[in-house]
Amino acid sequence: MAAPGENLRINGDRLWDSLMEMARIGPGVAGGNNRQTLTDADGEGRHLFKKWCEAAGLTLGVDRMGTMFARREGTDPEALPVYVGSHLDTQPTGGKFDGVLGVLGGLEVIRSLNDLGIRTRHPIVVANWTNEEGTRFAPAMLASGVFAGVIDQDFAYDRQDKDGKRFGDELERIGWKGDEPVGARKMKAFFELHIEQGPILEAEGKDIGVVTHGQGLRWIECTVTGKASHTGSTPMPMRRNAGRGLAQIIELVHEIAMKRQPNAVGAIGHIDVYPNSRNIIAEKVVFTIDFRSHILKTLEEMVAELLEKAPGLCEALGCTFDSTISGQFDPPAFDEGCVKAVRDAAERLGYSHRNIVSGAGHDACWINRVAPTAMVMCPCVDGLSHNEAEDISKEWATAGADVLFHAVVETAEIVE
Ligand code: HGY
Ligand code: MN
Ligand code: MN
Repeated sequence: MAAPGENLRINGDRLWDSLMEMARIGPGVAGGNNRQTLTDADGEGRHLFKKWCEAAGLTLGVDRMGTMFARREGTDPEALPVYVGSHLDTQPTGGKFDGVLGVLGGLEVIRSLNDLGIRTRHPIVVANWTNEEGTRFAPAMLASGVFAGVIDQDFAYDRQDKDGKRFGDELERIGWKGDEPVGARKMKAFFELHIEQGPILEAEGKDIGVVTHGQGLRWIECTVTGKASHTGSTPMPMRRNAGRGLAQIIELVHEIAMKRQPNAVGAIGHIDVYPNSRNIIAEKVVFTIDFRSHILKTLEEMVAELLEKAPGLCEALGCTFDSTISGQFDPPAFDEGCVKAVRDAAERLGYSHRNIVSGAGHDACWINRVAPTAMVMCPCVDGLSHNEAEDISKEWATAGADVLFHAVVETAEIVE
């Protein structure tokens, strides 16, 4: 298989311009993005991506979860395509690059192949996976999870946002419910370019992260139930304050993760208080614990310790504790052949690189179950992400897309 020559590079200015143009859709309030899945802004971003794909000569398919697949033909139409991509949906206070770099980096690979007149034996497909973030509709990586056969499509359609809107209805409303069966597409390989969302690459002065593994995740949705009563006239000993249960469990989650350093993280980022009135003691608190580790045994121990201790803490406060797993995947190990293609590409192109474990979850974590998969990471400023101040340099974006270009084109086999 002919590896691309080291002189083959993408057009970093064009990639950067596309990133900045997409960033204008669904702006946040502090310079980032709020382009949450299946909102009108998501629909607008999808239309812009579709326009760009058509201008690059790609044919677009959409599956029943709304995932977009833009295909560049190979010389052998029977050959399994090489897929590349990520997600265009963002957090409510998201950055301009999380996910978007992987989708538009994939499009830039196509644009560069067109510029250079390069043909490949395998087709190449650029994907925009629906609802990677899982912030409006839990769990995260929803469409790629259905594609990989680990999440049921009807379950996904019934997921509701905080206003009670259904995923399936919102997908129809924005006009992006496709007719392709989800998961019918077969892949030779899948490559995802993504910002690191952590501090390691920047701190070590590395251009590229060669992602060998990812952390596993457990989202535990918890409900602590006490009793609503007057914050003024209810004597302290008579109170059943669900808010105190939350406070103690926040500390418990932190303690469970801290005693397993450096292989564990834990936090609670989503909290709903009911009835959420200034002068009513919290009757019920619903919140989601996010535990992660790249060691499955550690992850399972964290969940077990939480479920062992939390009910007793709440009972002592006169409250009850209930929980359900609302999202999960085990730590993925990416395909060694694809990981090698990424590492060799960084080497060939002269980019500094290091092996890295992905702290965040990605669509690649699920697609890794149905196709040989690997990820390319680039640094981000101060390791910050899921914050509107998320930032990268054009040089970092270009290096990541160059490596993606080589890994994808080598796997798709250049036809001389
Ligand atoms: O939660 C995650 O790791 C991803 O950003 N959705
Ligand atoms: Mn992402
Ligand atoms: Mn994200």
